[in-house]
Amino acid sequence: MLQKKICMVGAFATGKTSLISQFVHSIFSEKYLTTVGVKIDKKTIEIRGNQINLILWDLYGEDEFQKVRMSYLRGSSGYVLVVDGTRRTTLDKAFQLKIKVEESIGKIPFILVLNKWDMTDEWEIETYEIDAILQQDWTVIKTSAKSGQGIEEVFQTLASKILNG
Ligand SMILES: Nc1nc2c(ncn2[C@@H]2O[C@H](COP(=O)(O)OP(=O)(O)OP(=O)(O)O)[C@@H](O)[C@H]2O)c(=O)[nH]1
Ligand SMILES: [Mg+2]
Repeated sequence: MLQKKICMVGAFATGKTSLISQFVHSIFSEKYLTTVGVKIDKKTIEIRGNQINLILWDLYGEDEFQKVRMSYLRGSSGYVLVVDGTRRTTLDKAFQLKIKVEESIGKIPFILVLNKWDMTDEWEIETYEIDAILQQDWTVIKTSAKSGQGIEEVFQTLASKILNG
């Protein structure tokens, strides 16, 4: 079966682990347990009748993001750039991380995810900022690891981009 490696990239506590846990196991926890190193999960999805096995690499938040961590990215077919919509700084961090990823493994398909969409009353990212990002032809998807909203779409869209790439 076709296998594709996908990395979760983003500032700490943006919801990388929670998105995978909801996507793969349909589980959400309010408790924050930071990821130590890297955790790998798998899920098979179907795209236009083709089975594709996604190997999901969940990396620890970026703070000590150094050469060692960049090496985790090797062999990736795509990545999910995760932003916490309730913390504006995580968007800036995502822009920086994208540059680092591209320096390390080149331009590959990615999706920008605005996570925690269930917490709209604490939302810190303005519509004009999202519009500016969309102008660059990026794919932006709003998600909630709590409700599950948008998550299926993220991986389906990314896998499609990878297969078409
Ligand atoms: N309400 C809400 N909380 C979320 C959502 N996604 C994640 N959280 C919470 O945010 C916190 C951090 O989530 P994690 O999934 O551990 O974040 P992470 O990006 O894996 O963090 P690191 O591994 O430290 O980089 C946890 O308390 C989660 O319960 C969401 O969509 N909605
Ligand atoms: Mg984590």
